[in-house]
Amino acid sequence: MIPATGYAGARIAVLGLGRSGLAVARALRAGGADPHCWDDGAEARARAAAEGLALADPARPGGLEGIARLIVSPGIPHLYPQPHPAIRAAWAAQVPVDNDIGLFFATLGGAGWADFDRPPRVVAVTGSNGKSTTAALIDHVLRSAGRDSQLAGNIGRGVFDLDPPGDGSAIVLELSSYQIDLARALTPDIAVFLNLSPDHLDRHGGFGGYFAAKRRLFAEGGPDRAVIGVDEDAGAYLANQMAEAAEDLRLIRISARQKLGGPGWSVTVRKGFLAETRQGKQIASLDLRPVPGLPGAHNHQNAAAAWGVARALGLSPKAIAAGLQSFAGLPHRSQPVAEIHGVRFVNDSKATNVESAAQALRAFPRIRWIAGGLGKEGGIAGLASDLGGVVKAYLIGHSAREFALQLGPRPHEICGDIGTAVTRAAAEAEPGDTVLLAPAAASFDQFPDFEARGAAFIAAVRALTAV
Ligand code: UMA
Repeated sequence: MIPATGYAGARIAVLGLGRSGLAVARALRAGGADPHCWDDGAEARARAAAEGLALADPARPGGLEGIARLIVSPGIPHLYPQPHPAIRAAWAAQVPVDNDIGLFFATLGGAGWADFDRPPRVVAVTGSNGKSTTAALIDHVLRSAGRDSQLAGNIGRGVFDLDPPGDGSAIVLELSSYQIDLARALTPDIAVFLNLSPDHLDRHGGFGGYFAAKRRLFAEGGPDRAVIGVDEDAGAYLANQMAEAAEDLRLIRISARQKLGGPGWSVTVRKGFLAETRQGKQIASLDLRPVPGLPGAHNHQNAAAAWGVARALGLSPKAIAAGLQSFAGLPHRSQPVAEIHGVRFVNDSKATNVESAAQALRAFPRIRWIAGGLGKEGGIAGLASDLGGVVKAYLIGHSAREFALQLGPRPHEICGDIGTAVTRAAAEAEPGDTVLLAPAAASFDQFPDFEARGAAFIAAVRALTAV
């Protein structure tokens, strides 16, 4: 744990006691502050009380008296669609509102951090898709090159749960729009923007608000170096704003579609070949096609971003190539599960919406596609142009019939549950086929979360070989 500094003796309200909230409360206590904690859920309050943390509802009348800061968890709405009552109360009482990320960067800028010979470098990764994979990949590449690196943020570990970083080490953070939007300090050394597609729009008052939230990572303080995906207008705009001139080497532009000309620094992937270019010359290249943990164009963009960050941190192309090669991928994201009689089984249970399912569908030829669950608005209509590689669909869950109607004459079968779908797909598959779970739907109709759905897929695949 990293103690939160700068608030010794001060009373700080902590709202939300999940992973990030509990970590922040413990860190504040370790830094000498007096955290007053609250959660709208009784169980979370009981867990905090069991650790000896003081409970006090900041939204009750007078609940913010003597409070120096209100620290809010990312899952709690701070403006849209409605601010939480405690946040409205903080505005009225003129108590500054912050979150764990803001407090973390403030701690990093504090007095105790001046003693490093080589201060820890913080890399922050954001974007709509691929940020978990990219952050994990950067961390993996750094570690495999012998660097000291730690990973936290939206990937499931609160930032204050990190170990105190050592001299010359790296901290890699995956940051969501929720986390960036509310942070009062945002000073990463390297910031990565991957891509932008509509998500969480209710929490940001629309698409413009969502982009504005992500942009704060580059606008507040400003990173020393920015790695930006320029394949969409939002990224191209941001890259243009960050660079003073075309040859500005503080910016690394990345693309998984186009060759980027000019005198600047870029990392591009075309037809599976990664190329790094600086001052008009290609200085390194790598064939990504045989890299097992990073299949598909979406992963190639993630690889380009990780390459840019690792180069900015001084790694050699050879060391980065070795790291990419040994990356196993993240569970439930294009995760190779098995190959049985020439048929690949791939778990992309994280593909809970049309955009992420499209990326998985574009990554493989000859797909036996397991889809369905609790479909989103529009079902799979948005996937019409991505179904070219699908040999047959095996439909599960609540949306199976709706998806079947949308598939029309394309071969499909309603299987109901994941076990039946795996058995049917495996029975019909031929060598060279990929049985792909990419549901394009939430899991909550049949599972507690996408992780449990992925685990059920893996168990069903394993059962195929257990006689
Ligand atoms: N709560 C209230 N009042 C409310 C709403 C929630 O008291 O009105 C309480 C809940 O009872 C619960 C706590 O707040 O006890 C939960 O807080 P949280 O939802 O912020 O969850 P944490 O466990 O702190 O996890 C958060 C991130 N969660 C969200 O952003 C929703 C985690 O990202 C992150 O890994 C973790 O901090 C550590 O940094 C998860 C996520 O779903 C993976 N992220 C979204 C996404 O990826 O799409 C953005």
